[in-house]
Amino acid sequence: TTDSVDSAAGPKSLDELVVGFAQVGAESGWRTANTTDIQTAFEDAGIELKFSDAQQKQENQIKAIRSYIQQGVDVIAFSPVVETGWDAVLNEAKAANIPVVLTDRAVDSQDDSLYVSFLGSDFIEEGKKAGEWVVEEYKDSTDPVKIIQLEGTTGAAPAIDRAEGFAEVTGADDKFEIVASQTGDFTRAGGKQVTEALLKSNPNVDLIYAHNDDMGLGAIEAIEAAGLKPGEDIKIVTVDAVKDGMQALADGKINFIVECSPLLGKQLVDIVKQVNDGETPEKRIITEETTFTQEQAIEALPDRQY
Ligand code: GYE
Repeated sequence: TTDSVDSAAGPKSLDELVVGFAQVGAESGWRTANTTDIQTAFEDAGIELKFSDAQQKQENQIKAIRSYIQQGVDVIAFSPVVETGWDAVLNEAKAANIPVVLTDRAVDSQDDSLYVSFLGSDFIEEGKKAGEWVVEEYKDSTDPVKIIQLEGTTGAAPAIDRAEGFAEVTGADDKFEIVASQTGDFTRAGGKQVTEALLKSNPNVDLIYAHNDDMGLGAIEAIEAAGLKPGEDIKIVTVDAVKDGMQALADGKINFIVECSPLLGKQLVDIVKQVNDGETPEKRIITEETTFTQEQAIEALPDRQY
């Protein structure tokens, strides 16, 4: 019968495979680099990729995942906008026997059978690296160091974890005071708006810690509009290391960047191939990344891909 043929079918050829990818949005330079890298990797591998952009809204992402389930794709990959609220739709994918890969961001589900692999950065580690630079930079200062934190999207894994890692390291010394902490939604406009408002209530701030480059770039605009010098009057530390961020670091307007790599496409293709071959991919694949000072940014910029 056709049934027995189906169950004995084994791996599909790559040009028969269909993968559905539910992206967060296009909120930052990181995100657009991530989208391009994933689309290019699937094109190069000759695997069909269905792509949807959730415009930073969880309900859109859930809709996209449901539609991939309905279309019977072979693998679903997605970068969850926020950590919570995924169990229902992930159980639907499981019931339909469609493996799910988390790329870039985590879900907080207790049941880790709901996804086959989680590929992405260690965001707590990134927050710690930002904090370690701050501790070193102010090691000789006995005065309080007043910090504004520009948070990523509320409830998103990188916003939660980058705050946690930073607080853990800087919290060991009372002189570091986070005087204000607000979300700028990982966008340049958000970073600018929040900084504008917070500078009015906190004119004596020493440093801005932004959870991504784009919000740091928005902060630069707000600082300059207030007649101050970013990188000097107010220091800036960010995460990502996209080209615009690296340029601002090279120009001395940002002081330090913790790298977060958006180049996850090839590794995602590998996971899809493993799943297709009936292999079990590693449950957690952590991206390797570095940090950049001004000198290192100047050196790295000419070869930077994104
Ligand atoms: O840092 C930020 C983007 O999830 C790691 O999302 C990603 C973050 C990245 O909007 O720029």
